[in-house]
Amino acid sequence: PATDIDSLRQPLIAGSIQVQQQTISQLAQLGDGGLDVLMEFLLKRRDNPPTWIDGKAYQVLYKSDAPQAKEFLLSWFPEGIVPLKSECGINYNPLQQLLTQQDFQAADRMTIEKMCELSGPTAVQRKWLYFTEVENSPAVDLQTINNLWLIHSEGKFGFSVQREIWLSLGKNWENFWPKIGWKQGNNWTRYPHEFTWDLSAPRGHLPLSNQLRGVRVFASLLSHPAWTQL
Ligand code: UYC
Repeated sequence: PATDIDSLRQPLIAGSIQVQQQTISQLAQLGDGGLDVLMEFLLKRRDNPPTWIDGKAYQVLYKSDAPQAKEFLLSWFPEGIVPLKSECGINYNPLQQLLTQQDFQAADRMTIEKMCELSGPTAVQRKWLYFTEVENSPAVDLQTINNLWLIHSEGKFGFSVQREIWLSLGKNWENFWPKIGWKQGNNWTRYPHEFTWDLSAPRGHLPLSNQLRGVRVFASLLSHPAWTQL
């Protein structure tokens, strides 16, 4: 009923993050009226940088079959909720789509591909990176990839999350691996099946970075100026 829907406007706009999240889930169940409130919400917040709450609202509209939601997204958010800035003309739209659909495993694969694209054709062919290539990657692109992960994961995944945890542990790798679920005791988590490909994973679990050739590349990524220029 309409009264239910109206009473959800206030908590959606002014509630704590947890209340906002619950309200979005409730509105998602309330048919066209609920979708209208979510569209109004996203429009009002359009001039501010998106948060993961915007990501949630966007995901609900994206999943919905309602024609007015589809039309709304096409006209106001044709490229998704996260601005897809790139210094080298890379198209991050396919990555945004996978993350919007919460297909974290495919998104993880594509993230590795995009990171290689950033470094040029030799890296694309090699399919992995040298630490010097990571150091030379443009901050804007790294920030875009990171924002995509953050905004579509309730703030749980992304390089900046990994960096924050790594710094909080004094850059101690042996403490870091178990904290993000990449190692248990003496055992590395096996790729791909032992990783957790949904939001029940520990903070910082994704995106993955293969450690087969050592920590140098990951260390460069987590030390990149992109994370202090935000
Ligand atoms: N893999 O174990 N990984 C691969 C991880 C290690 C290995 C890909 C992460 C340890 C081999 C991704 C962890 C290790 C391949 C990741 C992990 C190891 C492979 C696909 C926990 C053995 C086959 C992308 C730290 C003890 C490919 C890619 C190859 C693949 C991720 C083995 C994303 C986070 C030390 C043999 N692993 N990787 O890079 O290169 O190929 O031979 O980190």
